[in-house]
Amino acid sequence: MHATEWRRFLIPYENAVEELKVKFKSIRTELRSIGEYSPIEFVTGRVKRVSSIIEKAKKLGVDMEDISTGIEDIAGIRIMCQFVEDIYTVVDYIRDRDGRDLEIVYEKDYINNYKDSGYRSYHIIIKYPIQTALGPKTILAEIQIRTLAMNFWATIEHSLKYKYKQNIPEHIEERIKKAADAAFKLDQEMSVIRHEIRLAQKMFEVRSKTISNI
Ligand code: 0O2
Repeated sequence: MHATEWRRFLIPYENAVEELKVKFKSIRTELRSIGEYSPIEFVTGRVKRVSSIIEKAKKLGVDMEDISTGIEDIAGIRIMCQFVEDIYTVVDYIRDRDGRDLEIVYEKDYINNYKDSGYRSYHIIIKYPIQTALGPKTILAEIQIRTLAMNFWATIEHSLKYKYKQNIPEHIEERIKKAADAAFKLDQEMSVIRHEIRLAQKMFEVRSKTISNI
């Protein structure tokens, strides 16, 4: 494909990323405006670079004419959450929208089934309809949902992998994996702390009610 063909090919993906970012960000804004807790902390999105698309197509053995079906993450949305439980709230929210403004193709739970690298996140591949100046088009997009700690680890691991061009010595890989486990332990500890604070708050509310009824 020439540069102009690539630009034309990527337009619906760029539009989809922009639309999806607005949609997920607005959930947070809406909930906060009514004083409710938002399971979404922040949202980012990107369209894969042409060089990465070509590299991935080669790796997966996908012909260039099949990239729109063979590569599922040309459009990518990342949703960051404070707690692991929030991830599943967001997943349910996306499932609720299945058949409405998006269609779920499949889901990958890399939290319960974390990768050998230590990578954890919940991935949902969707079909997303988009209106372009050249007519309607349905594209594939990947939504990654993760905690802040999972994102912290994945961002650094990705840049180390990139820097060292995948040639990371085995003992270092092992340490990176241990760091992923430590990040997950931190997530679990934060959830326990949150649970205990909620319990304490409820007990305090019950006691205050009892005292005011005396
Ligand atoms: P980028 O730069 O984020 O776009 P594969 O990539 O072959 O392992 P597959 O089937 O393409 O697997 O999809 P999968 O496993 O769902 O992973 C796709 C994306 O998830 C990756 O995209 C990363 O964003 C993220 N990811 C998966 N595994 C890891 C990992 O071990 N470390 C980090 N940091 N991220 C991971 P890209 O295209 O690799 O990269």
